[in-house]
Amino acid sequence: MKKNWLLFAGLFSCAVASAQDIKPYGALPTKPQVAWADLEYYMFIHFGPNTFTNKEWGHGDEDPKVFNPKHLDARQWARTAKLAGMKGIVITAKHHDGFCLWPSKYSTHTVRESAWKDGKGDILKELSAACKEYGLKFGVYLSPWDRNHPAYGTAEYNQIFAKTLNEVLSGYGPVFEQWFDGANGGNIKQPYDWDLFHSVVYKNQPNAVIFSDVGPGCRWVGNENGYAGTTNWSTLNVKGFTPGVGGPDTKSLNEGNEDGEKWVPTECDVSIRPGWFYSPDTDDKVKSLNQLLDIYYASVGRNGNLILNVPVDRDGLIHPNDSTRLMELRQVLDASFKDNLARQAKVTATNTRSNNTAVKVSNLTDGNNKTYWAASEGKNDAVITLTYSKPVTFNRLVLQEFIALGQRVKAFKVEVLDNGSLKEVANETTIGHKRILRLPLTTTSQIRISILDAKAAPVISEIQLFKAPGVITTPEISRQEGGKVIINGASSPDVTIHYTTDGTEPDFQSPVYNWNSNISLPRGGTVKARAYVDQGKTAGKVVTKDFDIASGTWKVVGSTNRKAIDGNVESVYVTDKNEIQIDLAETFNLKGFTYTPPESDDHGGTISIYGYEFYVSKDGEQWSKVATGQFANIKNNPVIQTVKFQATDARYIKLVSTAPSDGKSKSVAIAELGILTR
Ligand code: FUL
Ligand code: CA
Repeated sequence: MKKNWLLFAGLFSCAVASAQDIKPYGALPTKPQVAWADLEYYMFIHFGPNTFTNKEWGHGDEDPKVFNPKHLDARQWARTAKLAGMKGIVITAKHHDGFCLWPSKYSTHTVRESAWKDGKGDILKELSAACKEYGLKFGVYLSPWDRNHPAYGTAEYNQIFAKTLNEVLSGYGPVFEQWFDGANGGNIKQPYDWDLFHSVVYKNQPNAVIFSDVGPGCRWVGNENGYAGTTNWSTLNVKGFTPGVGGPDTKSLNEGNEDGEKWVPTECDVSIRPGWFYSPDTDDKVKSLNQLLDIYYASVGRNGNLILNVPVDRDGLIHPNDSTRLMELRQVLDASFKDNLARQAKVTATNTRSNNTAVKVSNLTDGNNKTYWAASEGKNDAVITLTYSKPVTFNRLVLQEFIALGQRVKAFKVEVLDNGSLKEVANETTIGHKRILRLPLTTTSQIRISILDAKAAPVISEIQLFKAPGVITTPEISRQEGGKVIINGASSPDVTIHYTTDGTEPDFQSPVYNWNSNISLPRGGTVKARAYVDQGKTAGKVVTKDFDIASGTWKVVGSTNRKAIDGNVESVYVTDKNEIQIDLAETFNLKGFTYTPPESDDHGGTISIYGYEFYVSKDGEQWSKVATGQFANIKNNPVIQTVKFQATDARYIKLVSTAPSDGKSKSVAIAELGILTR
């Protein structure tokens, strides 16, 4: 009897007090999409012939023998991903060059034709086994665009691609994500049979999430730098769109569509290096810890998953420069989200839904995003308050919606009690699976989160507060052509940059640089700057930058192109006359000049100057040569070059290239030209 009663009560509470009586809102995620959102962070690996040929897009005509990663160890990749805190690995099984990392029956451009393991290897086999061993999810990228396959461009190719997919998706165990690249840079047009491709995926891997520009599982974020919109809906209008050029506009990809037709959440793809494939040229260009932190907060912190590309090198290993950085990032993230201060708070909420035992205020801070609090039906606003008996100090706020019931929150603000009154510290829009706010270090005894508007009664699964350690940055000082000084390096509120312009060492009392700072040095001067974190307790190193006369009033003789004198090293002046003449607008006592080459010699014709002559003139007619020589090692180390000469009065200068750095180019490039008068 008692047993029956319990059973009855169980059924009863199940029927009344479950998610059932919170009406789902809008497009909803599937179960695999909910599980996918919890992964948050995983690895992308670009690997193939491009790794050996220094290309980003191979043509498919490369000799497969170039592929020979002699020390390949997929367990090292998996171990690295695991230690980095990533939840899976997606590999380029087939990139645009058509090369298959497994011995496909449907191609003659594969590992079987390569030199690696005498053609007997199978990378998908090794990686899927390594992922299993390390408890990681395994995913595959397959490019429909194929520059090798002879059938590409014919209807037959769709059948071949479907068979290729089938081969991969049936042969290597569970696949959590199928990545379909939308890129197609070739002349051959191939109308893809997406319905067929999708049916092959779901037949073999019903739980796989399909990535493309328009899903259906998850969507491209609209850029390759890892940044989702601050407003970011997981819903998207998909009708009439196809992957690739037929995809939705960039803003929709980046921010989703409020009330979009389908649940197609964001995935942010970005590489840890400048390119997607490994190149020895980028060994020293691995993104900095702070760049990666910014990416993490702009992806995982903005309702997106982060797929971070770590290209395997020519030995078949993850390079130590990349793995070191991944471990640094892991360490900082672990330290940042270690101690959830929300657990110590007394939590209250307005508009709490009644008669639903699944809804509890205490669920907001239980560290479990499957338990939740909800507002009453029809109430699309609420205030959640965290009160402390002793003040807390925090700088991170994590919010999560219970997305299985739809994405709802449209607008929210955060206030803290500050000397008896409320001070607003954030005013934001969407939340979704996860929103992380980086706030200035704040000490308070009360935090109030007001949901101002929502599509339906908000259902919140987690509120978490943390005190993350500050990560010191190195300021970058530059000057615009008009003389205004810009200091970069405080991308988050954790860091303040302090500076001086009188040559003294900056300390925590020196003025703080921010976007309102008006430092103008048109006639030159010295700027010193230094970053501080933890309210001045930790200081970075001092960076010094000397400026000479600014170029705002100068003119390039015979050209309106100011890229050589616009104060911006990223804009590059390309001349095919082998020289550039500048009118400095007034006469200076010149003591030398500076030449900033383009950052790298590339295919765009931006070749730097190697041999040079430098001339000055009072009137722009009579020239005298004041310097001649070579910018040694400029090709390999393209940094600013400083040349001094016997002081002389002049108003016009002329830099002549006597030899391009590649020994043959007809045109040379100048990122910036400057003068020395001091
Ligand atoms: C792009 C491709 O063209 C790149 O090579 C890279 O694979 C990137 C992830 O997607 O569309
Ligand atoms: Ca919870």
